[in-house]
Amino acid sequence: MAFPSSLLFSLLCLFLYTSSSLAKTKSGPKQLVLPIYKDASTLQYLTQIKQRTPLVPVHLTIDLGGRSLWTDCEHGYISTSIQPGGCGTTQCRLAQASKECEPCQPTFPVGPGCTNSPTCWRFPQNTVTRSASGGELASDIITINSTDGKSRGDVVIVPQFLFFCGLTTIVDGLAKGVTGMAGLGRTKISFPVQLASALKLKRKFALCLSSSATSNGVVIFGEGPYNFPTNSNDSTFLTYTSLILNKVNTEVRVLRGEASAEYFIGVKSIRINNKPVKLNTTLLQINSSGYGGTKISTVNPYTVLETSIYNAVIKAFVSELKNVTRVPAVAPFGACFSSKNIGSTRVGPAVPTIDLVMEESGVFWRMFGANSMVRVTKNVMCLGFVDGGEATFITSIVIGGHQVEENLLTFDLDKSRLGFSSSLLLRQITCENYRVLAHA
Ligand SMILES: *[C@@H]1O[C@H](CO)[C@@H](O)[C@H](O)[C@H]1NC(C)=O
Ligand SMILES: *[C@@H]1O[C@H](CO)[C@@H](O)[C@H](O)[C@H]1NC(C)=O
Ligand SMILES: *[C@@H]1O[C@H](CO)[C@@H](O)[C@H](O)[C@H]1NC(C)=O
Ligand SMILES: *[C@@H]1O[C@H](CO)[C@@H](O)[C@H](O)[C@H]1NC(C)=O
Ligand SMILES: CC(=O)N[C@H]1CO[C@H](CO)[C@@H](O)[C@@H]1O
Repeated sequence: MAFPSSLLFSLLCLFLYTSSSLAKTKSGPKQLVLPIYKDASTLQYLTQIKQRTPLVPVHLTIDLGGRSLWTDCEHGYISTSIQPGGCGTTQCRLAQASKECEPCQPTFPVGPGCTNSPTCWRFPQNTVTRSASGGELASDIITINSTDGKSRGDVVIVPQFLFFCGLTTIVDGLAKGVTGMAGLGRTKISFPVQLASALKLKRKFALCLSSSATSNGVVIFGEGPYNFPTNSNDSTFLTYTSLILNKVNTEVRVLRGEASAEYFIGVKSIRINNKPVKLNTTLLQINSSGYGGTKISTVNPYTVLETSIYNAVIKAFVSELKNVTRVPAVAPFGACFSSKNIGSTRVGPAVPTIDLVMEESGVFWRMFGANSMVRVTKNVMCLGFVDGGEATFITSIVIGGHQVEENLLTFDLDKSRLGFSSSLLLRQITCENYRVLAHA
């Protein structure tokens, strides 16, 4: 017997409805968001994810150039879903730890972080204090909030997120309440790369650090546009430069021989008030031992310069700021000024602009007072650059957190390209304008 045509029509509608909503679910989240908080006492940038079974909040220090997620597994790691990475497995190879199938070190208590023998063994590193411990590769559930780029989406579950288990001692030096670090670097198991492969996102993320300890910044994983609540998106105000791969890991001695996970860029000169600063340009290139060059780091609160570059920058800056009284330096800074004669603008104190001139013709990253100056007392502000020392330098220019606050940075790992906005304050917006996505 034939169906009445009206019933057939309803069934068809139901089918269409179901398949379109299925398609919608299948396409998955477009972007994932983590709020970033600035810790006022350590100046570290922190985030929080949920991990383990049962899920608990885990507070982490963000490390832009960090290799992976690592957490303290020696104390307080309770989970029924943690699994060892396993020696000789695909995961272990992804973590570039295949050469590290070793029994765990005798100092490591048996438990999470030391489950089999041999183990997929590695060296999670606290890049703030430059200390490392041994630790096993493991995986566990994490959850992160998603967004469609406009409003808050569902909580996304990643069932087997790889991380390294470290000893409690390497947490020393991180902000209060923090039990590990979230590495966003150029490896196969960093946050952006693992999330991209688990959820079929683009290997791309945006970072916006807030300058205030009372408002949030954000990291957004996945393809843009990264929308501000205003009618603009990143495509309207980003400038691009190539990301450079440093083939030598200079951060951790035990990992020498591997490529660096850090984000290097090609700075070819520095201009202050549009005038070139005389520098030894050899130092701006990365040499075959991995020394020299320029990277961006969120674990350095302020930009660190190799001594000869530092001296040249201070000299040029001071001579351009003639009408202002220099006052005794306040550590860790070397050039401090009475703020009495320094005017204020939308982009911070009215001081000479500092441009990082990139290798691409006509491309430069301009820093205004909000990013170059640090107020240390009511009447004193300092140029927020630190002398890295001649004897101990590895990377000539390490662009620190203060210098990228209230700037939007996008990292495209497939195109190996950095997008940078310069100060968002110029456009009368701040990183906190993403708060809708990170909270609410
Ligand atoms: C995810 O969003 C919910 C609100 O929908 C919030 O309570 C929770 O803290 C967020 N999770 C993280 C890790 O930010
Ligand atoms: C980004 O903003 C520009 C200018 O407002 C607009 O023309 C463009 O369509 C936007 N792009 C996306 C992908 O929303
Ligand atoms: C420039 O720096 C390089 C690398 O440290 C050094 O070998 C060279 O002597 C320096 N040149 C000058 C003129 O100081
Ligand atoms: C790279 O630079 C460092 C620091 O100046 C130096 O010690 C090292 O010898 C250089 N390596 C090469 C291969 O030139
Ligand atoms: C008070 C005053 O004149 N301040 C100026 C000092 O010089 C800087 C840099 O040239 C100007 O931006 C200030 O306005």
